[in-house]
Amino acid sequence: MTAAALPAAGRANAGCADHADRSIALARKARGPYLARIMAIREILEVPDPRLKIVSTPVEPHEFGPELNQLVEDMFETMYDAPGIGLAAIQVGVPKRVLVIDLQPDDPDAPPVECSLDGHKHTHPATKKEPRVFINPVILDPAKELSTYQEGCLSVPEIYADVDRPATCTVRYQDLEGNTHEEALDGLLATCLQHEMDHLEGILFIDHLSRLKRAMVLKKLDKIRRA
Ligand code: GNR
Ligand code: NI
Repeated sequence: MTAAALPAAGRANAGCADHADRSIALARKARGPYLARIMAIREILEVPDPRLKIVSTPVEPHEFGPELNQLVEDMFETMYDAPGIGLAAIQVGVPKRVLVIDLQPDDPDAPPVECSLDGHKHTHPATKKEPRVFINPVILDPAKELSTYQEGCLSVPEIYADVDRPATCTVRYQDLEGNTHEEALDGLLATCLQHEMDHLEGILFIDHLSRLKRAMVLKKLDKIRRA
């Protein structure tokens, strides 16, 4: 079907260090008004890092709180910086069942936003952020109908390939306060959530390819690594 933006149009407001991203405010809102902490873009693990094969463990009731909120904030910053539309905690080395997704880090059709947070007037590409957090997600009813997207992965740089997945599904998940929700998903959100859920099982999108295609991808990755 459609190709999804992985390396999209670049950072929403690259080069504006003083207020690097409105996403910080959004993620901080989710974190709550605890300690002010400087943003932390964490390192994204890449193949063949063996940690990407770990099966992540559930977030236990006593683990909800400031440390989890901080992890989620850092994951948003890391994802927006990359840029990507989703990130699983294991991609920053934390083997917990935590996902963040934002399908629209920037909105190419909107007029630029004027800004003077750093003391002088300048503009940013307009963003229409829709940050979503999924803790302990479970897929309830994957559709038999499949849809195909060209996928990429921040942990598998420079590789893009079509993957078939159930076109729709319902996800049950907890929010940062530990409350449980259920939501029906379709389109890119359904695909992205399933891609992220795979990370929680130690599975990468290239594991869904045919042996021949995967062999080609692994060869290309090896070439990239040796370059
Ligand atoms: O940024 C990403 N784009 C993407 C495109 C199609 C299907 C899935 C994704 S997720 C990916 C970011 C990532 O690696 N998440 O784990
Ligand atoms: Ni990925």
